[in-house]
Amino acid sequence: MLEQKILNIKTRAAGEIKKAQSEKELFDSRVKYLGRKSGFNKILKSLKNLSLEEKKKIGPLANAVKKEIDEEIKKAEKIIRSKVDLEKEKIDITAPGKKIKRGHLHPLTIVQNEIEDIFTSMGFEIADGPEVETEFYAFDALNIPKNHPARDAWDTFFIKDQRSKIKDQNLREKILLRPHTSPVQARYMQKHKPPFRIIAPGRCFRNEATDSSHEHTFNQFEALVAGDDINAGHFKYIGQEFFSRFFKKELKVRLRPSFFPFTEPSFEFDISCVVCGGKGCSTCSRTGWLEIGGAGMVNQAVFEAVGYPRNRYQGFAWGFGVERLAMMRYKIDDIRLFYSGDLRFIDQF
Ligand code: FA5
Repeated sequence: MLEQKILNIKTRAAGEIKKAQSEKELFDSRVKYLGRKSGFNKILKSLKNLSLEEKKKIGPLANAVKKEIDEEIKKAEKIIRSKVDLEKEKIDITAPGKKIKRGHLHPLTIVQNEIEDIFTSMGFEIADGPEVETEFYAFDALNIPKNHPARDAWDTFFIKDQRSKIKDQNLREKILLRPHTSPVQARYMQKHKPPFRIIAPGRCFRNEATDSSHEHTFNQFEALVAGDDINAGHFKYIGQEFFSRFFKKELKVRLRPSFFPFTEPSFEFDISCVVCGGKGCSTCSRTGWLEIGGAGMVNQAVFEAVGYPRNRYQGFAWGFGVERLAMMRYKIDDIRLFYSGDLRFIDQF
């Protein structure tokens, strides 16, 4: 009788284990057939009331069936787990691919590339110079001698190094972060003879209190043309041609008399503000004009400093800020946005 009951439990349990589809179902079967409250456990508990002879017969059978059910459940669990793993590994080759976010050029790089394209199409070569410069190229070669007040116009970051400890002023040359791209003029001219037309794009640094149109780190473009008979008319033509092409429209251009030690005569070069159309806004400090850069006819003292004979050549030089042009192009009213790292700004380009 008891023997039959045990065999019945075994048959039922085997049937259920076979049909189970998940680990949860198998767990439930284990509780149902082998758990504390299971019929099987009741049988095991009642063994103590049996005669010795019956105990000898039923005891081993009950234990063997218990072990068998347990093993069947474990086997079924293994099979189910391996199926789940396979399911996880399955790749749906028809699923659409994940979109990879592509980067893009920084607005200043876009503008710089365009400026280079315009100038090279007009026959200019691109020259390069170091950002960490000596005071000879940044000042002396540009007709700004040591201790001359003109050096104050460039709020320069000087770099402390061993040379600054040398007492003799004439032997001491300071290293600095270039405050403008004009040193490239001298470097290029030392190695080349006119005629030539070059531009020198690059990063500059000034110890400035920043505001909406001033940064401590910014980019300039230097243009230098030298030959036998270059005059201010050539400069005006190149300037107008450049701005018409860059803004794809005619803009008002203004030259104001100015002073730079390395040009004589010197000009300040402005164009009408393209953010407000000349009415006055925060970009142009309410003047209607944007100061684009400085320019002038190359001072003969600079030609002399690089080894050319005085009055042998004539040329013009011109330096302007790239950020200011980009601000006009994209109607940006604060220069500090360029280096803010704010993706809401950068992602608009
Ligand atoms: C110069 O730096 C001269 N080297 C330019 C030059 C070259 C004159 C060749 C003559 C011949 P200036 O300090 O004005 O000049 O600067 C030129 C331009 O750089 C400015 O008009 C402006 O567009 C840009 N710039 C100057 N300082 C800053 C700044 N702190 N932040 C952003 N742009 C600046």
